[in-house]
Order: sequence, then structure tokens, then C-alpha cells
Amino acid sequence: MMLRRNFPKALCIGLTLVIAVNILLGFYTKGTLQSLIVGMVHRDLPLPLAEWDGAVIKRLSHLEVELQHLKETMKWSMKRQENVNNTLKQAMEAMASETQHKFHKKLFPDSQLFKEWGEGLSEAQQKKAQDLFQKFGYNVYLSNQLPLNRTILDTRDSRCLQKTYSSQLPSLSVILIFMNEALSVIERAITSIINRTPSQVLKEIILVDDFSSNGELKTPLNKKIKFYNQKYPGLLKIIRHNKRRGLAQSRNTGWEAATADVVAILDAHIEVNIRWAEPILARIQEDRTVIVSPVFDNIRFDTFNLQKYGLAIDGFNWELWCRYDSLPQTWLDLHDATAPVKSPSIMGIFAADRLFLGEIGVLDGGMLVYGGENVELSLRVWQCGGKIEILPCSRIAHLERHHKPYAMDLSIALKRNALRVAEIWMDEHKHMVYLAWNVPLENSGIDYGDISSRKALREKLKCKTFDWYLKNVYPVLKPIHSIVGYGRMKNTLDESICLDQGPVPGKSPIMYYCHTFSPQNVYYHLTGEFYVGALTAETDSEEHCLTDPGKGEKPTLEPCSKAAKNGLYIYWNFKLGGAVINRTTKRCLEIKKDTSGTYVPVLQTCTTQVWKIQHTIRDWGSN
Ligand SMILES: *[C@@H]1O[C@H](CO)[C@@H](O)[C@H](O)[C@H]1NC(C)=O
Ligand SMILES: *[C@@H]1O[C@H](CO)[C@@H](O)[C@H](O)[C@H]1NC(C)=O
Ligand SMILES: [Mn+2]
Repeated sequence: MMLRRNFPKALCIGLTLVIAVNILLGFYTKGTLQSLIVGMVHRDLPLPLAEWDGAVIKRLSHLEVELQHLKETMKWSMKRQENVNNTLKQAMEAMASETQHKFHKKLFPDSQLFKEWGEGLSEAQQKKAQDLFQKFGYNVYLSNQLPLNRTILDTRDSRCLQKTYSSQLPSLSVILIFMNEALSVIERAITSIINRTPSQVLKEIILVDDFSSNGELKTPLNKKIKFYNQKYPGLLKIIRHNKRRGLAQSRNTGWEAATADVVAILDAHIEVNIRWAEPILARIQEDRTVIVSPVFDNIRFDTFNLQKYGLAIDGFNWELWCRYDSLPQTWLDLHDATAPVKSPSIMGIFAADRLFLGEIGVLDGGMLVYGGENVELSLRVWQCGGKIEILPCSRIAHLERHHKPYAMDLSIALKRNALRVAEIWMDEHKHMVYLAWNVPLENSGIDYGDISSRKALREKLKCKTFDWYLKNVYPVLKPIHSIVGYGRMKNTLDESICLDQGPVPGKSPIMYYCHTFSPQNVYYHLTGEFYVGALTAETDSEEHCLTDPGKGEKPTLEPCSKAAKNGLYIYWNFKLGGAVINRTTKRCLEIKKDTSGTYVPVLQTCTTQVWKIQHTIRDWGSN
């Protein structure tokens, strides 16, 4: 079952942009090459479909002009025909107004906000909605109009409805962290929590403001809090950071202020669903060492409609971007859709026994900005004696932003945090994170901060190894120890171009202007394989190997194990600054100019061409 593997959602990390870049790089052609590289500095990358869309939009606006003309004609004729009977006149007016209603000029035909929403908005309304969308990454204009207590689809499996829970559940503190969230979105989260949590367990809602600059989150929010507290005395608390401290620290701030038995640490752009809290509280009451995650549905950033998500477990790749993995067979064999599912990781939002969370070190305050803190907590929980479970009957609707307005490039923070996680928790497998990020193992130039107190915590808690975690909790992730050289691969004939996986889908490697994205990652193994493209290193997916197809002069990229099975030739001799030679035929991978004067990779009798690879492991290839 593949579910939505490799479709990580913005919940854990705002990687829409990264995915877009990767997809785009997959699609590029010689023509888009330069504009693409230049375009990378811009937020909105030009999509290949844009030109086609442009043509359609032009035709539509032509249609609008014609309709406008028709409308004018109708008005004019109505004025002129004084003896027109009233019924007819009204009918025509209705038509005219409908025409006007439906065919306001689309001011932002390329904006994702208006793809499925915004029909009939006046130009001023469109402008306002678009401005708010740019600023927040979701449809604040619509959010401000939707009722705070709106009903959302109950997405639970019907068997959840039959569950009963003890009347003596532990008490709950809900922590909502935010930074420049829209006020109506925060209020809707609060309203859903108040309306859908049994009042006898809901002890408090703690808002943590990570130094927002939005005016509406100051006095207007304070007023709302006062209003809620008049109705529900003491329920709402707010803590404001006086400087930006990042996600992990904000969650810690909330935890420090919490007083209930259980803490649920959530984002503020959520709406909890019916009976979300009972399964969480009951499970933690049973076992205080379990960290639980609800199942997330998506609130569409444009329509605010609820999109139901299937059940999956939360995983991550070697870059520590989150992703979904398929459900374990052991769980499927239970045939109980309500049973907790063991999960290697959490997406970010979770609930825990307040004191147990403290005993294992809450969140690593050394994690900066955003990203990676969820994996750090997950490894710590599993390695230090706890567990993580997803509770199918607890569902939270989460608003996935279209874009993160406040962080241009989250990958910088994630990369840094990922190295920190690797150094604290991953032992002899930590190099995998460096490899995936294409960072040198020594002198990376990336400051991941002081890790001594976290290492001391690991000692104190007598935590297990990462190898134990991989074998027992997350066997999908596959460490590789045969890689000896990695990074950009250049032929000394022209060092401005790099070996590149070429168009995706496809299997023709190319030489392309060097850039910093994963399609140009190359990994050379001591055993002779060259992986080209992003390093996935999972048991159920596959790297692509540079292959000699056996005929012709063009090398190809083939799934490695399939190529090996089919007797294709994927083993090469290579030494840093040396030739890339077929172990059997002694043919070489070289580059040559095609008829258009562009260098292409070819397989030919060796001349004197030599290659370089960016990073080496230990002293491989030094002679
Ligand atoms: C929401 O609140 C309004 C005003 O208090 C009320 O009339 C309405 O019935 C509520 N809707 C739901 C779905 O609870
Ligand atoms: C190497 O040589 C073999 C044997 O002739 C040939 O069939 C194969 O395609 C070549 N493989 C590589 C990796 O160059
Ligand atoms: Mn979120």
C-alpha cells in the first residue's frame, strides 16, 4: 500500500517550495535552464504549464470583454425601449446582473487562491483577498467570514463512534503556538477546542505567541481572551515571547506554563474534530510513556473545505523532511480500525503526559526556527524508553499553508537542525544526513550549536542506539556504508557543468549547469555503483544507477537492483581526479559536444578525460 508516500505535507515542514523546485528541476529542458536557475531566487517559480494557462486566460478575458459589451448593449436597449413590459425588463436586468456577477475581471488569474474560489468577487474584494493570501499563505478573507463554530465533517471511521471512555479521564492543557497567524483562524481553533472537548477535562488553553508583529494579535486578541475568560473563567492564558525563539522553544514555553495531567501541543491553525481528546486522554492514562498523535485532515488553504486524509504513519527521510509511510502489517492484521498505530515519528503536533514529557527533556531548545525538532523528539522518545502512537479515532483538521510567508527558505534551518539531530542521536549512521544534504562530513561550516547538554541527557536516560531504532522501529530507513565519494560530479574539460539526472521521468543523464539541488547529487560506492539524484535510501524505493546499457554510446539511469538483476553494467572504477572506467570493457564515461555544441555524457574508448567528485569520505581516493 503506497498511500501518500513522498507527499509530505506542510504540517511538519513547509516544504512545498522544495518539492516545487524538485519537480521543476525534474522537468527542465535546455531552454528553461537559465531562467530556472535565475528563477530560483524568486518565490514563485515559473511552472512549465504557465504558458498554456496564459493562452487560456487570454481567451477568457476576451470572452469577458464580449460579455461586458453584451451587458452594456442590454442596458442601453432597456433605456431605449420605454414601452418594454415590466416582466421582460426585470428578466433582462436579472440577466445583466448575473452577467456582471459572474464575469468580473479576474485580477489574479495566476494566483492559486482563485483556482477554485472567488467567483463573483468584485475587483476590490479580489485585491483584498489576494493581499491577505500573500501575507498569510491561506485564505484569510474567507476565514474572516466563516462562522467560528462551523461544523466540519466527522472523518472518523464509523467504529470510533461505538467507543466509550472512562468518566475519570486525566485533565488536559491545550497549547496553541503561533506566529503571525490570522486572528479568525486562532479564534476558530479556540472555539473548536471549547466546543469539542469535555469541559470537565479541559483545564486550560495556553496561547504562545512567538513574537508576532501583526497588530490584530495585540490588543484585539487580548480583548478576545478577556471575552472568553468572562464566559469560561481562567480558561485562556497567553504568553508572549519578546523575541523570536522558534518552534521548539515556543512549544517548551507552553509546556512550562501547563498545569494539567496531559498536554496537547498543537498549532493554532487547526480545528479539532468531534471527540478528539477522549482517545488521547484514555491512551495516556493507560500508559504514561506513550506520545500520541492524532490523525490529520487538511483544511484547504483556498476554500477552507475539509479534505479527509487516510491513515498513515509518520516517517522521515535522511534529510529529515517528514513523509507518510504505509501502515504496518501487524496493525492491518488486527482488523481494528480504532487500534493505536505504532509510528516511528510525529509530524509536529502531539500529546503527552506532562511529567513524562519533562522527564525525557520536552523539546530540544537548541533547535532553531523550524524543522527537525519533531524527529529529534521522536528518536529521543523511542531510544529512551517511550513510544509513539497514532490514534485513528482522534482527528484534527490542520490548515496547510500554500506558502510560508515568513520564511523564504526553510531548508537552511532544517539542514542545520538535521545535523544537530544526527550528531546527538544517530551514532555511526549520522553520515547519512550529511550525505543526503550534500554537506561535507568534516568542516561543514554549519554551526549546529552546543550539543553537550543533550548528549548528557542521552547518557542520563541510558538511551538505546540509533541502530536499535532503525532495526526495531523504522526498518524502512536504510543506512548505506559503502559510499566513498559524493556531491557534484564534474569533468575537468568544463567545470561549469555537472552530471545531472536529466528530465524526470526519464533515464537519460545529462551535463547541466551546476546548481545546488538534489538532481545533481551523485554518490559513488566502493562497490562500483554511481547513484545519481536524491539519496532516498529506503528499503521500498530505489536509487538510480549510472548504467552502460550495453549498446550505443549513451549511458542510462536504471533502478539499481533491477539493473543488477537484469545483468546490466552498473559497476565502474573511479578514483578522485581519474577516469570513470567500465570494470569489464574498460570503456570510459566521458563528455563530448553534440551537434548543437552542448556537452553530453557518452561511453567511449578512454581518452584522457578525468572527473572530480565534490566530497570524499575519510581518505578515499587521496592517491
Ligand atoms: C454557532 O453559534 C451561533 C451563535 O451563537 C448559533 O446560532 C449556531 O447555532 C452555532 N452553530 C453551531 C454549528 O453550533
Ligand atoms: C562494460 O562492459 C561490458 C562487457 O562488454 C558491457 O556489456 C557493459 O555494457 C559495460 N558496462 C559499463 C558499466 O560500462
Ligand atoms: Mn502547521
